[in-house]
Amino acid sequence: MVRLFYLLAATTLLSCSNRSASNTAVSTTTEVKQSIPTTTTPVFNADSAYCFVEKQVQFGPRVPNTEAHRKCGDYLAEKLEHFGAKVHQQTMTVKAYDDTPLSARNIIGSYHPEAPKRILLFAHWDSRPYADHDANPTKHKTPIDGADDGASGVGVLLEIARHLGEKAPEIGIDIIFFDAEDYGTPEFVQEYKPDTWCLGSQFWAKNPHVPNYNADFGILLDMVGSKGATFYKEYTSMRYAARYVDKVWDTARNLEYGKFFINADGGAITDDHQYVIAGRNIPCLDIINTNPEAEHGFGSYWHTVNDNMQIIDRETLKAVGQTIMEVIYNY
Ligand code: AHN
Ligand code: ZN
Repeated sequence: MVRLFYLLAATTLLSCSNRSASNTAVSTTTEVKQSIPTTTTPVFNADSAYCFVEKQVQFGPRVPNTEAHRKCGDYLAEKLEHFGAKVHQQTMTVKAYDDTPLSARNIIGSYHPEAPKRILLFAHWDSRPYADHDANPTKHKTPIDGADDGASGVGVLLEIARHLGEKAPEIGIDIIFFDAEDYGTPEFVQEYKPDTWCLGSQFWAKNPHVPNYNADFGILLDMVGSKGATFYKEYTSMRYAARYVDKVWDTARNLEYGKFFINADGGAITDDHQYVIAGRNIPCLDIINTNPEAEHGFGSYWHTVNDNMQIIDRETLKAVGQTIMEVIYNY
């Protein structure tokens, strides 16, 4: 009997990598606190989100112009399709800070594409080609796993897409995985060039997948999976989308996730939301892990080789995922 129990436990633990290629959510036991959402809101499964993060990382660094990037892009489009979204892939060639042409694609999944009332959810799916903030200078040109910086936001959104496929709210939802966010000018290059980050969202803001695309508001998820993450009310988000920031932060506090969603202002961050705000005039907010104590303002793993699966925590994924679900299913 004892032997059998262990066998089952082992099978369950292994199921993350083995079953993530299939389409079922993985339900393993977890210490994650299951808060009680309103009856209309499905329960966000942190184990499932964790598997979606891990699966992306297993392709290798998702750096544009690499095979890992292509394969992961195919996987993401396939998952959205399987979860019942209408999928649009926007391919483009964008120019990096050093003039390298990057083959990039924005991957878009829409629910109720005809609904006029819409919410836009987005994250970047590429990972940075340089660990240029690593303590070890020999690592500065090493591509990063980007388990948090990239994969976490996408993983949370895939878990949300899984629920939308089962029972989408009446309103329209668009999920956009932007490419080439994290190819900005590295620390070891001196010349200044404007707008080298967020190349995929810059392209989309000028060429939306639907002419005159609009949404009531947008939520960007960037670095939403690390242990002990703290989300402050980012400056540009407050300037253009204060009422939605307050809605999200109030919702988090009501779900008892106030230790992640700090009720205090943060600094301005260059990120995909800025281009969506400026280009499409959509009020957007950025949920991003920042650390006011750090010199660069982010977690200690940021743009280092330590941004790997070891820093990913289901509790953080749950706090962010359940909060977003609560907002979109009750909007
Ligand atoms: C800058 O580094 C200028 N902005 C942060 C945007 C970012 C990079 N988010 C993830 N990686
Ligand atoms: Zn980054």
